[in-house]
Amino acid sequence: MTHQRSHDIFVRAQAVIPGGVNSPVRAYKSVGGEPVTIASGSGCHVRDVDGNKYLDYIGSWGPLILGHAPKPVIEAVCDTAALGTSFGALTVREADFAETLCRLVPCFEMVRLVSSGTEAVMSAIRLARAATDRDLIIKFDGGYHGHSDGLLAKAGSGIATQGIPGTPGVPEAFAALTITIPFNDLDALRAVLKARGGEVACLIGEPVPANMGVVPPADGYWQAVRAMLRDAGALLIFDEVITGFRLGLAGAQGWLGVTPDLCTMGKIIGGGLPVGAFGGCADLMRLMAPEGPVYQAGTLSGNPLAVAAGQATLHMLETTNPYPRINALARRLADGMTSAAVDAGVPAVVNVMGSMLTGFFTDGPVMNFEYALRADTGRYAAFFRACLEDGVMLAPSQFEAMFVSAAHTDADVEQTLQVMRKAFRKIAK
Ligand code: KE4
Repeated sequence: MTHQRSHDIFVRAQAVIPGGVNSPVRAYKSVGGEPVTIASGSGCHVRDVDGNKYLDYIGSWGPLILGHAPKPVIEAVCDTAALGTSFGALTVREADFAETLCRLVPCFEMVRLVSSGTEAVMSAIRLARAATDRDLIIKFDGGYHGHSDGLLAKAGSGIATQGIPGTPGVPEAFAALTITIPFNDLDALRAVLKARGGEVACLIGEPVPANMGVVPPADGYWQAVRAMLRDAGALLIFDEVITGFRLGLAGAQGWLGVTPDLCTMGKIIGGGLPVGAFGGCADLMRLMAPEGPVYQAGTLSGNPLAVAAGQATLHMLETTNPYPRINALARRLADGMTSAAVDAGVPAVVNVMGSMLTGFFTDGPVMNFEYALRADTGRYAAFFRACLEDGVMLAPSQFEAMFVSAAHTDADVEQTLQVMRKAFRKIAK
């Protein structure tokens, strides 16, 4: 594969965009080499500007569960754009879309649309603090919920102590309001609630974490968390920006049978256009301005094009029900990766939930971020590059997920496994 045009564009971009990208992970820093510049996508494939074709398992980091450029979504966006791109006023589409979301998402009695997952999370946290009149939030080590200040805190010295800034620019005072604990560890949560339960507004978590790589919750974990928070008078926020409509029409809350107080969404509900949402029971949501005192706003919230793409996506998911097939494809991919690693003598464990999966280059189970950090990221980088050169595009980070879309076929998975078998042999040397 040649990458001359990608290189030339990346050089230009780096002169005017920090790192040459508009989101850090796209720069390939953790896998080395230069990022390829994408020219187009169709179904489960993308093409770069040098004409190279790849089987795509990034799927725009989750939104493209139907694959690239599904016809009904493109038609809905084009038809809507012809009527105007934005009005800053109520449109019928927003009411239609909100009704769809409230019909399908178990915890949604009401919902507010925003333009990103970060905005949805930031707003839900503010609502939880207002509703409980408490300031502390709890999140998991390795959990990612967008880049609002309080969510960029990392673990402080002890379990029940406040967080510390995870990046320059976050004041210590902000980070101090966030406590991080290990996922899948009820004792850690019990210790925090025992020490500071009366100050905790909410716990926010990905019900199935995918930002430490995919890590399944232990059986009964979320049911126990739900009960412990209720006893402490704290709210449970499921961050379903990834799992929403990924693990089924009812998301992870349907998959797990646990209903949170609030839930945030993004990615799939925008069908590749910028949409975020947060919602929950009406009593909580009616606290949001203009009905209530909790302020939140957005120029392009409920944007007609983005809502049209989201509505068309959810309609396709409801009417075609791709889940059994793509979940089976993901399982087949996971099993094939596992046996290829064993055959090559490369330590690897593959976690899969629904149509998302992560191959960790480590042995032993990966049940939280501490375990995930044992992965050999250098080996993952070599595996990523070997697959890329043979036309399979994985996430350029060990701590992300692979996504199977409704556009992937059995033949695509078989082709992927052929490439991966060769890549595992290559990195085993
Ligand atoms: P956005 O602001 O990027 O739309 O959403 C933030 C967010 C919130 N919650 C969860 C569980 C998320 O995964 C995300 C964003 N995910 C990352 C990668 N997993 C987006 C990719 C990127 O940052 O470029």
